[in-house]
Order: sequence, then C-alpha cells, then structure tokens
Amino acid sequence: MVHLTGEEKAVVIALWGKVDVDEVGGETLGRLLVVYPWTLRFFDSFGDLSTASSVMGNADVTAHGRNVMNAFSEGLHHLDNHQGTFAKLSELHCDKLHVDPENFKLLGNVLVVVLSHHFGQEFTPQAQAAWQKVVSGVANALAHKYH
Ligand code: HEG
Repeated sequence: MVHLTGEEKAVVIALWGKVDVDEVGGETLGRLLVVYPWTLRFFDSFGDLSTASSVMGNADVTAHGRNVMNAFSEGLHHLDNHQGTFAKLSELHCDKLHVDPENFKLLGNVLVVVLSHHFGQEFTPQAQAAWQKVVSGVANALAHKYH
C-alpha cells in the first residue's frame, strides 16, 4: 500500500497525463536491459539484444515495454489498492516467469530516471519523491504473492 497525500497524487497523475505511455514503456524497459544486463536473461526470444542500440531499437522490447507500462498505468488509477491490482501479475511473475522481484525495484528506478530525463526542471524534487513512492509501491505489490 502506498500512502500519497492528495497533492502527491495530483502531481503524479498530472505528470503521467503528459507522457506517451507507449514510448516511455519501451524506453524504460530498454534502459533496464542496457544498464542491468542480467535482466536480459528473461528475454531470450526477443531477437538481437547484443548492443545498447539493438536493445533500444528492438521491436519486441518496445512492445513488451508498452505492456508493462500499461499495467503500471492501471496501478496509478488504484493507488489505494495496489495489492489487489497486481495480485494476478505477481502470481504470474513468481510462478510462471520466475522473475526475481528485485528487478521490479530496478525497473521502477529506471522509470524515475526516464521521467526525469523527459521532464527536466519540471520534474521537481516534490514530483520525484511522489514518484519514488509510487514505483516502490508497485514493486512491493508485484512481490506480494511471492513464496
Ligand atoms: Mg513483467 C510479462 C507487467 C516488470 C519480465 N509483465 C508481463 C506482462 C505484464 C507485465 C502486464 C504480460 C502478462 C501476460 O502475458 O498476461 N512487468 C509488469 C509490470 C512490471 C513488470 C507492471 C513492473 C512495474 N517484468 C518486469 C521485470 C521483468 C519482467 C522487471 C524482468 C526483468 N514480464 C517479464 C517477462 C514476461 C512479462 C519475461 C513474459 C514476456 C513474454 O513472454 O512475452
């Protein structure tokens, strides 16, 4: 469960309204794969991921990034019920995909970096703090069903 003030929620939603969710998704997943190369192991079927530019230009990365970010977006609209919102996905990542939940935190941190890069000064320290809460909340919710 994430606890954001009304103001923090407004800041998060306002910023999100200005991003192209599909584009940010591909960029975030791509950067995750480049900066933390051990995360590549989950994406064997994605074709050429041998260099940073092939990762960033890979159509499967873009498409999967979009999926991930759309699920993430869903969470933004249920800030008070992350556990419920991500319960099924948590089970899937644990039981079927075997993704180490540490990677959810990494992805969240990369998303914050990407937003900061997109928005520059507009991504104020206050916005950054609010976003940090959101991404940790999502990472915790995704880890919740792990056993
Ligand atoms: Mg995951 C599938 C969401 C982080 C690896 N991820 C999926 C799917 C969604 C999703 C919606 C499709 C589920 C389905 O097919 O029903 N992922 C999601 C979120 C987050 C996340 C919301 C974090 C915010 N995922 C994540 C991370 C990794 C990962 C960090 C690995 C480093 N996801 C992963 C893999 C698949 C999915 C390997 C299956 C992809 C495929 O087979 O196409």
